Amino acid sequence: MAAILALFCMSATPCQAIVFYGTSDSMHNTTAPTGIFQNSGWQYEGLYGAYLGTMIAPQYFITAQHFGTQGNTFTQSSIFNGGSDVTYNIDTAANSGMGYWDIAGTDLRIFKINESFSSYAPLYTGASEVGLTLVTNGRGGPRGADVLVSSVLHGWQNGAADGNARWGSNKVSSIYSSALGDLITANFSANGTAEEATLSSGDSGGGVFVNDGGIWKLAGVNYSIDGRFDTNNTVGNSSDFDAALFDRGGLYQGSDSFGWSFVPNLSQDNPASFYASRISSNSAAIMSIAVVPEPHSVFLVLLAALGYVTQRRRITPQL
Ligand SMILES: [Ca+2]
Ligand SMILES: [Ca+2]
Repeated sequence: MAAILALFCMSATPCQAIVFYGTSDSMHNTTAPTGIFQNSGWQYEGLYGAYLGTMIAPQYFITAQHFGTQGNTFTQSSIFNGGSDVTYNIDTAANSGMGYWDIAGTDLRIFKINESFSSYAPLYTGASEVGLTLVTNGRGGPRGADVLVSSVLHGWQNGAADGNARWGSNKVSSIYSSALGDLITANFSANGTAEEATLSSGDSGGGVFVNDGGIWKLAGVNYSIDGRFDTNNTVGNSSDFDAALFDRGGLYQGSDSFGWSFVPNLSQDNPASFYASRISSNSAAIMSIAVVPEPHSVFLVLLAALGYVTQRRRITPQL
């Protein structure tokens, strides 16, 4: 059932927010993380139109495809870099005039800038995401109205996207193979991580980072959420909604167009999940576009200047 629901989610709810289990405060986690979440990826995020993207190489950032192009700039605002806003210009002539590269069979899209970033995220290229703590970043809405089942709180409806960037945490629960490639999933748990969060409309494109032995690496790009939900399976009465649910039990999931499935209300919670396009499955394709200099690049460039090396080497993807 989870797979079907997830498939439905892919087709019908391309995630259009960070919602916290622990608080309704819309200003929660709108500044750089500290403590155990310090340097967990926030510093690599930037504004791309109404959404986020992540810097992955000196001249490249990655984001989602499904919200379309969002103008010709990428801004590393002061909230991310701790200094002042820096706006970069996208190379609209890149990729033979396309202006971007799509990773085939996924929701991932890469843009090139004309200038250079001063820092960029390391990519997670391993296969052991499941069980790792993650941090996700997005510009969706905060909590909306309570979702009650027989007067018991099961979660919150999605609030309107406010455009504020937030970060939250969760734990990778599985890798889901979808029509749009591998997706990292994380469920919205009542007893979850310290900053347990899920997504809502507007969070798409933001980076998902995992803690790989103490170093936070980009492992995903926010894509989607489970949904929609309803208290009834009556078509056409406009009662359906998107929500962050730590328990879907007692509600219908689906849509008026594709039908509704009732989720039994059991004693154990049945949390909804969010989905992020998986970086590791696509790291070779990503690195074939977004060339990252090797650690020795300065030395190689120096050698080239001296005539010893005529071409810069390309990095070999580490799978
Ligand atoms: Ca969780
Ligand atoms: Ca309905």
